[in-house]
Amino acid sequence: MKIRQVTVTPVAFHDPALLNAVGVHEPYALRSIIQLHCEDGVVGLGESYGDDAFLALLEAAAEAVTGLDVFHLGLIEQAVSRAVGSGAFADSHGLTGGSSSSKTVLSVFSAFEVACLDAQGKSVGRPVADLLGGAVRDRVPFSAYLFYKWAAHPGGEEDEWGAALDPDGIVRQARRMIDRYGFGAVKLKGGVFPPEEEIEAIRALRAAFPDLPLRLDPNAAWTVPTSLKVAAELEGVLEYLEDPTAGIEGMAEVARQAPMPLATNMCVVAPEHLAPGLKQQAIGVLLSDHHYWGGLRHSQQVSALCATFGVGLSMHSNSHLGISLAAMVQLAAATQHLSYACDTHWPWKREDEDVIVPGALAFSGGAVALPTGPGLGVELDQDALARQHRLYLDCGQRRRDDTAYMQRLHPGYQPHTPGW
Ligand code: GKR
Ligand code: MG
Repeated sequence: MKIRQVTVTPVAFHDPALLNAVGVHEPYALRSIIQLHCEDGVVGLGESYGDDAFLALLEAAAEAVTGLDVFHLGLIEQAVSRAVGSGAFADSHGLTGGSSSSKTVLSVFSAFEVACLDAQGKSVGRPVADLLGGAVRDRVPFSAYLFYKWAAHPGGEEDEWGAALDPDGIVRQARRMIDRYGFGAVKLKGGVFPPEEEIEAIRALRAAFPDLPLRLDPNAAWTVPTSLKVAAELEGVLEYLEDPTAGIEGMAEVARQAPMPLATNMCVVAPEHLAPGLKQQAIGVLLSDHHYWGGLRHSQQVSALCATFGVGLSMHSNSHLGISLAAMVQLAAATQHLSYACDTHWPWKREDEDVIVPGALAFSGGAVALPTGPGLGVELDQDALARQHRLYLDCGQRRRDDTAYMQRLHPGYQPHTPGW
């Protein structure tokens, strides 16, 4: 089934003022929506990053895959690789680790691979999970993803979550998120305040939710000695500590003494990191992410490696819409080795903003049920796509740069990586 035409549509949606180690989220999150218009009238859907440099790569790849068969994923990957060349796309926030040409090719390919799998599934009448070996679970558990945050973007209206700048604010946010979505695990995005304050927030969460697994992710804002100190203080409290410090060597040094497993979506983020990361035993948990690991099939290969080498598996997230959530759910449902509840930024998105027809994906008891329809199980809402594209055109933002935005608001601000 040949690809007749590819459409790449940049979209924007409102994003709250979420704080992290390198600044603050800008008022809009940007994404790209990929439509593969195939023979037989089937349309395959994909979603990925919306930064302008990434959009240019998607456009180049779109031309290269036109005319190819959605079942020939190897040839499509080769075509994407040729179109992308040896350049490396680097996101401006750096929170998914370094950039490389292999990671760039895999990131661009991922958007097309997911869309091809959606088209394949729609054409044979089976969910994508079936194309990945079949679901081993029909509900995918997610964690509550807490952020320190401002009540509003400067000059904007207060959002429904309000401010969270201390342990009480974080516990309030967690309660609200858990009441609404039923999450059974909690992650706090750290690297914002000095580690002692973030330890206090974790202790407050432990007191408020004695039975829930907790995680802390400072995005490599700490030195090795600070990481070891925090790890010792939170012994028996965290199920894992995520990216306390930078690089495979630093993480390995912390891992040798930390009482809990270390997780990463920063130091092992491309194929070339797997051998050194595993050899140096730098990580106990990999947060995989199909958006940069080369799509759903390559992510399954990475998960098999993790299983072989005794490394746990969780899933990383960035601000995303429903096509990405559907892909995450299909992949997680078909991944035997998934050992932890997955991350998602979903609660931070307004319910009235998306590009898919509502109803196919719903959270209950902290999990999303595998959609029943063919392919990804979601349908594109063309009016909603046009609305979010209009917002993209009007908002003027063309990439995500948390540091530049923070520096516009607070000129002396410096990222905290590594800050403490
Ligand atoms: O959204 O600010 C954020 C996160 O910090 C994100 O960009 C990270 O990539 O969620 C991610 C993480 O777990 O490091
Ligand atoms: Mg992380």
